Amino acid sequence: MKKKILVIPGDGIGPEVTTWGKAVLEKIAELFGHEFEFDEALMGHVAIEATGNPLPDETLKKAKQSDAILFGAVGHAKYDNDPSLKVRPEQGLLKIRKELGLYANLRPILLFDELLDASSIKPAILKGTDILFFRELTGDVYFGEKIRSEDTNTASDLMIYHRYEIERIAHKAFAAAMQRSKRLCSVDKANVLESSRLWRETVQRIAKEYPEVETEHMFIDNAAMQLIKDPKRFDVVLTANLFGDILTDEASQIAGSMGMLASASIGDGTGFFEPIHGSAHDIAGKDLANPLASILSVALMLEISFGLKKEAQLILTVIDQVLKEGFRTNDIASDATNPYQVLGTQEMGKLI
Ligand code: GGG
Repeated sequence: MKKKILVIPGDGIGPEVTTWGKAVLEKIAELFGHEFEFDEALMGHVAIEATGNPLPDETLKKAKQSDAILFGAVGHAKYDNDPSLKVRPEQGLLKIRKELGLYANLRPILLFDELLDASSIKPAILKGTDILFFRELTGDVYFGEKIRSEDTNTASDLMIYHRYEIERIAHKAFAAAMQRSKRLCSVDKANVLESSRLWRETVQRIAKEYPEVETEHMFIDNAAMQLIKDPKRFDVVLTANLFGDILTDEASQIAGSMGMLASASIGDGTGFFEPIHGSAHDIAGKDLANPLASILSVALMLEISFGLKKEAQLILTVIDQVLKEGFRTNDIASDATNPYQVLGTQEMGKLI
């Protein structure tokens, strides 16, 4: 198979982790006789520094011409400490999602048995957790109008959803539920928010097209609690942009670390694959980042964009094996008294 893959390393630990995602793709190409052609482009803080634009036209052009995109992370301390800055790294990520029509962000919460002790929650209730989140990506407060009053003392972000945005991601989530355990939980805040009432009524209507799927509706506050109390009650979770962002960071603690969670953003065109973690500039350049989320994102790319299931499965098997042999990065080595061999980013990448 011949494919063009664009690598966008981004900021902070992005370049460190995507190096290993790319290396695994090269290894897969060698082992299975595929031809992956790579190109690289800028986005985020590094792009602002180089061009003044968090998503340069050249990056967007290359993205549209590629078969899949491997992305790292965006963000920089400079912007976190100065909210008045108008041009920000995250704008690049939001814009590329919109431009490529990437409306569904799939975030699997997969707990490797070997990492039960790394989780923040009681091991017994976690074993076997396997949740697939569908986070909507092109609507919500992320894209609604943002207003600051002239005296700067009042601010608002419009939480906005259009029916078609809910319909298209709902179909993707129901289709996935049909392939899994036929259970879907839609998360909203319909007791308070009008956009959530539209969300719920749309999902209820679409659910009728999938009568075999057992559909449940849950308020976000309850879902946040149930995720910790009884994670296995969830299989496919369908939710809005902001709720999905927050819930999946919470869910990362079930999987042991943010450094273990991969994601796939899909729509009608080129797929976009990235760890759910951000740029983590506090550990950038220190060889501390966990490359496994980037490597797991590559597994999602192989399966979802290229239909290469065997290749994707090999990556999961290898990660499982390496964890079984007792190798860990710092974030998943539960405590100082553990028997693990703690590796840096480079060593873990090479080992995989
Ligand atoms: N790899 C994910 C990443 O870079 N996240 C940084 C970020 O600001 N993302 C915005 C969002 O996904 O809500």
